[in-house]
Amino acid sequence: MTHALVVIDVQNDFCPGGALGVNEGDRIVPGINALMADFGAVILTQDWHPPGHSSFASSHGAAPMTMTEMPYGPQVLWPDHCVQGSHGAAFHPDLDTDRADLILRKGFNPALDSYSAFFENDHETPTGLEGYLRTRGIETLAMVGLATDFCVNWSAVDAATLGFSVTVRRDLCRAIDLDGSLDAALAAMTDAGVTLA
Ligand code: VGL
Ligand code: ZN
Repeated sequence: MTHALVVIDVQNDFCPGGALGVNEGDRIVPGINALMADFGAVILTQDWHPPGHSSFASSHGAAPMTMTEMPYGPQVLWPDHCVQGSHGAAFHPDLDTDRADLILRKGFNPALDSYSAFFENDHETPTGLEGYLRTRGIETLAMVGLATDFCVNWSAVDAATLGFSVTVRRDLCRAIDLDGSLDAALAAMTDAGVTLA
């Protein structure tokens, strides 16, 4: 039975100095590279937004880190980040991308954000990852990456809800922690049946 390591959004913009830099986001890279050896499949996700994406505060004339209402529900407005083809959207230079079987890009739909590796933020539009994993016979996932309270959280909750067995390695994640979002994320993952290790 193949176990997959899913590495969420270890990209320059989520590392210190990046547009949406997560504190210590770069510190998890060596541990993630080492962990890849323990898995039969390695999947990387890459946040990949077109310029002017609807999740960008600049597209709404709003301040970053404020909230807006989208047709699909509340949405945090972020600084411009992970613009397709930009340096910020590239993986951290030390991440071992050669080991990846699949690089899954998400957030490319201009009108819809996609925190989760499985569904866009409307919770309906699939990314295709579920089918990829099922057709490979993969049922057990470990997740690491950035950020614990957004893309890792939403990916882990969706995976558990879809019936995958999911462990999040907290030591190999880092959080944005916006207004208590980390505590809320840990509770949501626990409620969904995700193992926090
Ligand atoms: C993420 C905010 C916006 C993440 C992506 O990877 O956690 N957060 N886009
Ligand atoms: Zn994003």
